[in-house]
Amino acid sequence: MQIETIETHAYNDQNPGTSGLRKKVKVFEQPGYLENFVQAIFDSLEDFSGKTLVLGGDGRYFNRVAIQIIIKIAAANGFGELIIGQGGLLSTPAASHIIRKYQAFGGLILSASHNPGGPNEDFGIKYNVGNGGPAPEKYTDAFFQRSQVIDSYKTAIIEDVDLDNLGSQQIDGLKVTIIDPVTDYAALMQSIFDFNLLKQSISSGYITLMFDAMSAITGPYAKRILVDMLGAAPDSVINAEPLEDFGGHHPDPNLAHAHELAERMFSAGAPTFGAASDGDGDRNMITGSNIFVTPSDSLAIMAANAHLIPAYAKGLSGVARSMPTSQAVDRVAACYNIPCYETPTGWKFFGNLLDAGKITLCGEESFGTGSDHVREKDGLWAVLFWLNLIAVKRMPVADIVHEHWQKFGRDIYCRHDYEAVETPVANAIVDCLRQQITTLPGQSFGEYVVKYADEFCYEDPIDGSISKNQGIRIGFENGSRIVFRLSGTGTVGATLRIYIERFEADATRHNQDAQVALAELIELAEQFCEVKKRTGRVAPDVTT
Ligand code: G16
Repeated sequence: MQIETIETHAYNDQNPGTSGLRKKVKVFEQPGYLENFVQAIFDSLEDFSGKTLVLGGDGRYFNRVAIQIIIKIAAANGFGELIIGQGGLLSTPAASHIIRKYQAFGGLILSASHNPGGPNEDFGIKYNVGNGGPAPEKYTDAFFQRSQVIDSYKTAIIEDVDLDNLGSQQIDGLKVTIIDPVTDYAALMQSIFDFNLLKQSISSGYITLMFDAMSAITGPYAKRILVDMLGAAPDSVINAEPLEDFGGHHPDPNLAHAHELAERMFSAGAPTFGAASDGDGDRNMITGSNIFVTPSDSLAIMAANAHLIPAYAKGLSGVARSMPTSQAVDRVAACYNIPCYETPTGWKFFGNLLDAGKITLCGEESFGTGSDHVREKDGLWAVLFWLNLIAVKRMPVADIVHEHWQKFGRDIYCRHDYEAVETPVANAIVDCLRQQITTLPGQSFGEYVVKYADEFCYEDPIDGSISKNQGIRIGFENGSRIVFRLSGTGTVGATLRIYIERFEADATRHNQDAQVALAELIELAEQFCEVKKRTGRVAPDVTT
């Protein structure tokens, strides 16, 4: 194989965020930008000569171009086999499964998740390690270090690979295998859930459903699993064709962006169950007829009912949630007497706990839930979990949620996002909050007395690694919490996220609107951080 070494100059902005490197496509299109980052990853890894790399993405604009570039760099750096999803497509959870199933050395996943796609929108790349999960911080730190001094990359002089025909081919000693992106993943789902029961529940009409693939990667997965394997009506999967620009929309599964689904679910004659997933298929939004289930509640409900699902019938070893996720799942863990871990935002922090068997289920407020079946959060898995629950319990979504609140109480929860805030303004907000950490404890604000204020620091219980500055928490004597942190996934300015929660034990007060129930805490949050005052904005850009 003929290999060329190309001189390059380092870029100083290749620091991976919460989930890999995400930038505008125009940034990735700069000469050597993608090449540098991929070479920096390979330079930071050891002992992969002759081994297998999995490659695929969510199909967004630049996906195919990037895959051809990466194939050549991977070949030049000595990988022995590349396993690539047909058409360059792999959902993030499917990529995680394929890395594990074929015992690959690792994988590169091309996605900017729920961010919009297109020539003027976002692209992203992340490296997943051999357990199928996102590279932990010690890796991503090394990639960034290397990217800052890189001065050349290696590339193989080979033709572009045909990504569309299934099967293996040898290219100058490199084996390239194009696989169907759905088959292995669908078989995994079949091994976890009760497909026979689901088929019966769907064919009898007890379950009717609508799944919004948001013109992103989950379309082919949902069609195969929900329609072909489980017998749902073909029109129950909407926006099923993956498009490079997601049809001009944000492939972000929330009530604002999945508006077609939301309208249907809150109208007369809504299906029993509605759900959506994001650009790369790892997020999920769960709804029922006239009800939206917050991701935090969804995690708690799944934990409380996991024994009803075949793969989890023996119970859970433990659960975990990211720090800003509501404490609803903690109550389930306490009731079942299993451990509950609190990790920083980012799926990579669950990997060690899952590998060590400390947890079976984990999730985040940011529409992510998953289990030990892969090492990523998994949108369609969550959809099938809920469908399986509805089929076993013979209860509509709203009844399942209310039954849960009745038993455990309700953690009323909301998140306010202020997007594209000028970075110096956002940093000043965080500094101002930091300064209040020592003065707030003991202060009273109406019925709210501050119990503690701190900046979350996580010590990984498995490898002892420490992650500092993971968000500012203000906790009150009555268990309420306000959390502030800056997003690690945005591509323009800074996004301030404010997470607010209050526990309500009284069942007669469970049906309140979250914004109303949390109004006092929302006011307090503004008093502490002054985001509206400092930015001149009157409301958050996104409320979930
Ligand atoms: C990624 C991470 C998640 C995280 C989310 C939001 O999800 O994998 O763990 O919760 O970003 O992070 P932030 O609050 O820093 O923006 P995804 O679906 O975007 O890959």
